[in-house]
Amino acid sequence: MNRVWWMPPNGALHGWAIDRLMWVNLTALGICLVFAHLLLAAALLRRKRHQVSSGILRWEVLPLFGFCCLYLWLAITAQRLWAANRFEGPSPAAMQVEVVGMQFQWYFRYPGPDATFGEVRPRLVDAADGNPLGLDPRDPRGADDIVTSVLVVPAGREIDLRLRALDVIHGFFIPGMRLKQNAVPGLVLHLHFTPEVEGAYPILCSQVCGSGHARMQAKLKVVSPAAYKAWSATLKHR
Ligand SMILES: [Cu+2]
Repeated sequence: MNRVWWMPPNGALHGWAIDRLMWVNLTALGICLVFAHLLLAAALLRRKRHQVSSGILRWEVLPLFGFCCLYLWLAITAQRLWAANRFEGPSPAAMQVEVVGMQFQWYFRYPGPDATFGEVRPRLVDAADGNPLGLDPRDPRGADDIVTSVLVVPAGREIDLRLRALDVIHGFFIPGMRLKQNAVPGLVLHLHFTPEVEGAYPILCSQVCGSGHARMQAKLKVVSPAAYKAWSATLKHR
């Protein structure tokens, strides 16, 4: 597929189905567009010759019925994909990572060896002091939490993201993973995906969230499980 006008290369397990659906949608609707214009031209030409219109069933009811079937089919296939991505939860073995958006930065928190996130308190948020998420030092579960500005994940493992926002609505968007979800202050929203293809993918903010919106970018690195293990061993717990 030509990358100049198509989406960036997909790296997620569910992305192939989304790309295929997108392609089928564009093709089907493109054919409809051409067909509608041909029909319009034919109707105009015919009208000049025969003043009396005829064939309502053939020219109106049948095409409309065809369009209804097409749209219904597109809606059902899209709904199935959406449900698999949003209504069905991640597997219990999925790796947990918290994503926090704030003006104008994404932070990622790993729960550490205890697999449990520590408590956070808004009044403890102090990026200058090295505590951008407001981790409570009195909570022992947070002692092994790791906060990073790069999202590093192992390829082939399902990732369960919990999205939060500290100030305004941000849009967590990874085009290469076919993922987009708003991060809303006061809500914890989950998003799960399985990265398949190793590489670096830009993470963007898709909601205009202030003057620094355009530079609110981060990076997702999909690495081999061994490289992920090595990377996480180098991190300091906060
Ligand atoms: Cu933002």
